[in-house]
Amino acid sequence: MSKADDEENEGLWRRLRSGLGKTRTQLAAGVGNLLLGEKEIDESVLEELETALLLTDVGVDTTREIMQKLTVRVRRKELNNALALHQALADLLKDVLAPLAKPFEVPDDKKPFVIFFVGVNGVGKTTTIGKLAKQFKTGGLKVLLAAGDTFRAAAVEQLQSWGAREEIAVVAQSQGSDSASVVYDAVKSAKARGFDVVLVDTAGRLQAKTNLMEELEKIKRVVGRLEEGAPHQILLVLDAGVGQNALSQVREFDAAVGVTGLILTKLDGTARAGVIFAIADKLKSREGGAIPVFYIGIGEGVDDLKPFEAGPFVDALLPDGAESS
Ligand SMILES: Nc1nc2c(ncn2[C@@H]2O[C@H](COP(=O)(O)OP(=O)(O)OP(=O)(O)O)[C@@H](O)[C@H]2O)c(=O)[nH]1
Ligand SMILES: [Mg+2]
Repeated sequence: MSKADDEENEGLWRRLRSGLGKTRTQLAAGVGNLLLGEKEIDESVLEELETALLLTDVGVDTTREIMQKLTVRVRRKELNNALALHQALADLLKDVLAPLAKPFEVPDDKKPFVIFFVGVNGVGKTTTIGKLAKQFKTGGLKVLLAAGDTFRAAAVEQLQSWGAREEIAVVAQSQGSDSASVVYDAVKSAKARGFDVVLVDTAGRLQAKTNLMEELEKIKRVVGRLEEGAPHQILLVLDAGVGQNALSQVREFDAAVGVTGLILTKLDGTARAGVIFAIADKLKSREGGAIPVFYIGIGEGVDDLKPFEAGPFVDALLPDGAESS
């Protein structure tokens, strides 16, 4: 690896670590003193750890599972020092998340590759589209944005301003127009003009929740008729700050339109990043397998979107000795 690569990786790592700072501080309150090795590893230490995990929204079931595994090993005297416990915890957490990590790919034999961004209002759909559009463009893809959120005032302008900033084309109609027809136009024009990828923004809120799901189904149907296999990805955007509520959002959107991937945003603004473990745990038993978490959002800036990887994520989440005092 070149020096420039090293420096870039170093920068990404620092941003991830700083983005997860709030959750790490929360964990450090409980886990930190374990790492200093001042305490013997006993039941009370494990209780502190359990509380710390719950406070970051890992969730009751997932926490219980992790704690059971650790307790067995502590009783067997396999984890008799702080370092061993820390390592065992990190390994367990990585095991929980590993099935979720999968690189996002835009195959070159599907053109245009149509990606829907869905999710309740305010989670970061439009912002994520802006960030990803830039990454795809930098990677050499010809990107088109579709302003499918025709409900909320200013939604169209918000997407257009991302387009203008990153010099990326946007297909839009005025607020109040039919969302499915905007998206239809966009995909049609992408086919005609040789675009590689279409990023489709959708509304997070309509008058009623059933309307939202029906509308998404309709857009999906219309696009599928125009381009076989489209949409190729339906990415559900989740705000990590809502904690356990994220689980019901996954359930509802998946039942209505079939979610093919997740994006977890605002990890930087919350101490509840542990919810990703609860998501992983719940998805284990999903028919059709776990839904990958393709990206994580760690800030509002255009470069604050990272592919999700289990190892670095857990390492960035766990406090080191320096933070525990
Ligand atoms: N701190 C932080 N803020 C974020 C992140 N992602 C998005 N935001 C902010 O969250 C707010 C809402 O983002 P939008 O992209 O407008 O959300 P949306 O899902 O499109 O919302 P609706 O269009 O109302 O459904 C904006 O202020 C974004 O800057 C993130 O990863 N970190
Ligand atoms: Mg939006």
